[in-house]
Amino acid sequence: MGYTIAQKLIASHLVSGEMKAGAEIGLRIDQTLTQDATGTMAYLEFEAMGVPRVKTELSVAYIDHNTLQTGFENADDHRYIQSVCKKHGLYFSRPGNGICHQVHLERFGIPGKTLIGSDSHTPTGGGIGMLAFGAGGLDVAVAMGGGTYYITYPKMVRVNLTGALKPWVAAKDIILEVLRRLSVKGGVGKIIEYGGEGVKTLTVPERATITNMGAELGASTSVFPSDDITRAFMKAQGREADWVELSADADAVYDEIVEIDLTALEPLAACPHSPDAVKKVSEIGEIKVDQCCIGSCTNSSLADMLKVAAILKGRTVHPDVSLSIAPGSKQVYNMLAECGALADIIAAGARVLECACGPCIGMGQSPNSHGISLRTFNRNFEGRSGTADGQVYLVSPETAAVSAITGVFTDPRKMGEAPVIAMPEKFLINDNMILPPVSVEEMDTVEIVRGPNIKPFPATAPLKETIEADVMLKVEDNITTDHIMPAGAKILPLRSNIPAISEHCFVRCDPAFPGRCKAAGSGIVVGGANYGQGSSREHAALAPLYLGIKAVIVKSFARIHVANLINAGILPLTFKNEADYDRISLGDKLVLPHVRERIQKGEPVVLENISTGETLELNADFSERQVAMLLAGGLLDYTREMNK
Ligand code: MIC
Ligand code: SF4
Repeated sequence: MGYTIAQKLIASHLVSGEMKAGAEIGLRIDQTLTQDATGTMAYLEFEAMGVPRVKTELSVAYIDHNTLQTGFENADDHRYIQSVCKKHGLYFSRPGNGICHQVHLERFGIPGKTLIGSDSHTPTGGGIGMLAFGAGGLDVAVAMGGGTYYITYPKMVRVNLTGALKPWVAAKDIILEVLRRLSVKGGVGKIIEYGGEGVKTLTVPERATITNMGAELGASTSVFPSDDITRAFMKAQGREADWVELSADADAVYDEIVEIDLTALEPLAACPHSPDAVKKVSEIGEIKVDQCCIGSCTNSSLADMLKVAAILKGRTVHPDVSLSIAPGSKQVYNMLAECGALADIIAAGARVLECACGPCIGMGQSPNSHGISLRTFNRNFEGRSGTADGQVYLVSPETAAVSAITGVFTDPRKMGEAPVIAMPEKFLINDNMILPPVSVEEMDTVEIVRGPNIKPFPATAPLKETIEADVMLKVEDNITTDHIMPAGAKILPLRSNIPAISEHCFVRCDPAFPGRCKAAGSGIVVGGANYGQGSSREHAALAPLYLGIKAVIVKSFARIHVANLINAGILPLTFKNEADYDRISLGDKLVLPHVRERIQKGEPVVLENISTGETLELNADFSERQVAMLLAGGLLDYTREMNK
């Protein structure tokens, strides 16, 4: 039996475990990346491990999230990360150099290699045939130290692309179509692999848009073949020597096959407040638009920006619309300037932002009250834009640019002839904003710079024999990490200060949550299906840990978040019978008797609801390694015990 692309990449990096669905496997990691919002914590964890130099082939730290610098906090964190990189053997991508995923694809990604990043959109690398995963900061720290990365062996899904996109229909519309069909839960436990004749019609940046937003499916990752188109891209980046060919075997077996005829697609939009609430733009109607934001790691490539510039050329942004544009990288920005496209963007009245995440993570450009915002980003969770009642639609750059001109939601096909953009034969290469580390001999001369906002990792403790605690919060299905630990300009600066950031934990669901937890000293959170979807931020586990949360009991978990809970030593449990969700209420007194022993023996956990007198069963399906971590009190304690 032949292999899928993902299976080939797994097989060539397999350290432990069996390649069968549901089993835990360990992978050797070739490359890592971090961004600054998760990076400070990841490097504090790396330092705590005491490894002098990173052991990966390549590790890069990017500064792209917290670039607003409304106080000293972010700038201090940037200095800290820069000094860690210099000393411990990492490359440092300076603020202004671009969004991690865009820059990594341009300058560092290599087909056939494994990559983990402390950001959920790390699968962008799958656009050039990397096996790339989003992970918690602790997992990235372990990989930097040469440790193995563990995942559950996923099911294989093949998305078969046929035909070719019609004018004005974009790669964004392809991934929106996949989201429409599979939903934000549809990819959990799966790798989404793209194949078929249609693949040959897609450039690398188009493929990267698709693998990027595969994160919104809940998928482990997404991957494209590495072919002549990949080779041409690598060559244009001056890196042809790094190219290898990768394709699925003709007799590869998939668990699921999805057929998409590219010719039949039309412009789509994800409506508020979920990336899978997808409708045809033509169906939505010409509603008034207040804001359009173009950029983010999903849609900020040179080709995207050139298309936008061609649409804006000679026109003016509608008087009632604010249009912001953030090129994805310095390379993109510089090339836009050189070819004159930037002048067209400026002349039209766009507000040009620095090459960073910006509005995507609520760092500025929050829409007006109840404002309708068309964004080329990947997430439109409620409140993420910074405006609680903002109505965010996710669209292609074409739809956003055209609507910014007309002032109403507009199907771009109404605009006449579509711009045709050819990929450059050579990108402008200037890596002067990427700082290399010093040599091993010089590393002792580098001092680590620590600002006053950097506080230590919260205290952990071994799992108790019995957990007795009250329900501190009960939430519904599809709770995102933006609900658990919101981001945005006010809260992001606190990412290296867990005590301070904990004050904002779950406040979007219940402002009294942090205070209630502190008063109780310990607690349990109850939730629905797909709990913890979205971002990889381990702060969504570390803040609850700091607030004394001992267990999270839900219908089902999202992949990265459940790993982060285990890493933090918080017990993640699921209802044996989903209907039992209704048998627990806020404030109930719960007991999990002999939970330590039961977990150790691999037995289901019993829950006694003292408030109702009922007893129910919970699943505790953990690997041996996960059990050991939970008993020890999380990954840091586990690693310390292993090194004793
Ligand atoms: C996001 O898009 O939500 C982020 C901000 O990039 C996060 C990481 C973070 O919370 O720092 C992600 O996607 O992992
Ligand atoms: Fe940055 Fe937004 Fe991409 Fe997250 S999704 S990495 S915030 S651009």
